[in-house]
Amino acid sequence: MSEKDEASGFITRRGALIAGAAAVGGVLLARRFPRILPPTCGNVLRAGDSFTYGMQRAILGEHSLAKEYRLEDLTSFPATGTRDPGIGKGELAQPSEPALAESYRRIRDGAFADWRLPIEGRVAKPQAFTLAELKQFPPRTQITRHTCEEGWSAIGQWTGVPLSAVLAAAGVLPSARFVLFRAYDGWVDSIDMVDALHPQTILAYGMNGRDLPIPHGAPVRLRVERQMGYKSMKFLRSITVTDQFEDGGKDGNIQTGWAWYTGI
Ligand SMILES: Nc1nc2c(c(=O)[nH]1)N[C@H]1C(S)=C(S)[C@@H](COP(=O)(O)O)O[C@H]1N2
Ligand SMILES: [Mo]
Repeated sequence: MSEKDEASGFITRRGALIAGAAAVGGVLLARRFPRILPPTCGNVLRAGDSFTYGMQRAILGEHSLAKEYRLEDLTSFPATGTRDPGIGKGELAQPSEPALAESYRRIRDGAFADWRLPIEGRVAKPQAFTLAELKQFPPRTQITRHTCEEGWSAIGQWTGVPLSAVLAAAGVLPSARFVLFRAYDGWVDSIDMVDALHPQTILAYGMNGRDLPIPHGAPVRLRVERQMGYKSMKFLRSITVTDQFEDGGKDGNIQTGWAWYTGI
């Protein structure tokens, strides 16, 4: 073994020890202060989460609203990331998982009549909603600013059903702690119950007064207004209520290097 290898081996072992200690400490701290520490606390790759989560949760109330704008404030709104899961994933249009892409093409070509949104996990009444059923809930419309990690922001008007209403209909169990979302382009992400029950967290099927366009996530996308734009998942495929933190494995944000919690 060369000197260099030994050095990097040492750093790796030492790094692993520090990361391990931080992880254990973090988990204990997060259990003790669940309102101000995120479930990722202690994960060295997600150190930023604790800062934004703690700041927001300590300074703002749980239900403080993100600023809402007027119709005159609407701006042009680019569609970024995946624009059509039936064609490909992300800016480079890498192929989505073939089976997912195929099922998205099928429901998209049928004008989303066959789209269903299953809600399962820690709920008393697991069920699947059609688009028409979601539209029967009392709607909420909000004009908000979307902030992308790439450095642009845009103001759009969103109409949809508050996630809290859909969760209530499914009978969320007291053990619920997170809500996990999956999309037709393979994205997996979660939010905690404070964000899930927040009045501005909606399942949006309308944008700027029209049906949600395909590049913006049709038929239904999430809007999570107190976090960065990438938490607002497009092309929703399923919702799972969990009692454990789940980061989505190889498809989750940590693998792509993005923070789980990004308060704005
Ligand atoms: N399923 C899915 N959701 C997604 C993305 C994506 O690529 N796939 N991109 C995210 C990012 S980084 C941003 S900025 C917004 C973009 O939304 P828009 O296309 O309506 O502007 O969607 C977010 N939600
Ligand atoms: Mo983004």
